[in-house]
Amino acid sequence: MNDQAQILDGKALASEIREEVRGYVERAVRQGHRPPKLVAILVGNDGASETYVAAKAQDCAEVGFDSEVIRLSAHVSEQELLRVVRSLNENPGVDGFIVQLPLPAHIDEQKILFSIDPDKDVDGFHPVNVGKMCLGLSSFLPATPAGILEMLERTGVETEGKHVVVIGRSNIVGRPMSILLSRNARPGNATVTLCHSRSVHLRAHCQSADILVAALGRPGFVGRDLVKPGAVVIDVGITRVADASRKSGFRLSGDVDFEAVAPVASWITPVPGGVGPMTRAGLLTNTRRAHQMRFPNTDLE
Ligand code: L34
Repeated sequence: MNDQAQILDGKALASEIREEVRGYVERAVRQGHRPPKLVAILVGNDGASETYVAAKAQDCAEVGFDSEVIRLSAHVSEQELLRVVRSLNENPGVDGFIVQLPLPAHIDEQKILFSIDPDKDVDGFHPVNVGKMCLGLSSFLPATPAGILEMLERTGVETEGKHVVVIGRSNIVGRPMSILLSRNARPGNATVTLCHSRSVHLRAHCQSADILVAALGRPGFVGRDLVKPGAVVIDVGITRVADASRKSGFRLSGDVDFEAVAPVASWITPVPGGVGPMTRAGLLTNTRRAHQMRFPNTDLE
């Protein structure tokens, strides 16, 4: 059917979005407002988290946001982390902030996320925002699923009436992705199947997907045999796999076997350069929104 899938170029689309956000910042500043400010709390020194947070700070610089990374030791107490969250909740100079996950095992992730002011929760992880999302009300959407929606919309991939299969039911990707694509909205209006580790007939479900979203965190899990010819394949996986031939000692691997799947898919996201940059763009969009909530008259022109 297809000789080779077209690439869903997250890197290029994210750069387009940053350009738009930069325009917003310029207008806001021209209207006399301070620029948006995003803060990231980074606990410990997980290599991947360091990379993602550094990239987020770089994005902020590029679009003209103020940003700050608050680094805390891997041994920080839950109490202390809660204190930092509360001070950011109360700081009117901060529009939004995130607590980069994962957190060390001794910290109750739920307790931390629930303590964030929902109006500053630019990750969209607080139950108030999750609840609003489920009800179809406007809210901060979790960045990865929001980035994927944006990517589908900007590329003109139709979701209405399509069968979407999501593999993985995490709170930050799979579950919200399934909810967003089933909403009565555009993009949305899809028939969604959410598969996970206990799914029977996972192969058959995947094989009937018009749009397949792989978000389980197992390198190369989706091979050619799971993909219907002409399907759209979204790869959310990004695992560091040891590779002695690289200077870093690792390479990034998605959940999709790209070489095997690209010849049968109609569209496919690469890793890196697919969903990752769109996740970061989703965060910028949410932060812009938080700023706009604070300065409601901005951006009228
Ligand atoms: N609180 N924790 C919170 N919010 C999030 O939205 C995240 N996530 C996930 C992990 N923990 C989080 C991210 O930011 C994953 N994630 C993320 C962010 C950026 C990228 C990937 C995942 C990214 O920029 N990926 C690049 C490659 C980066 C590299 O070289 O490793 C890409 O092109 O895919």
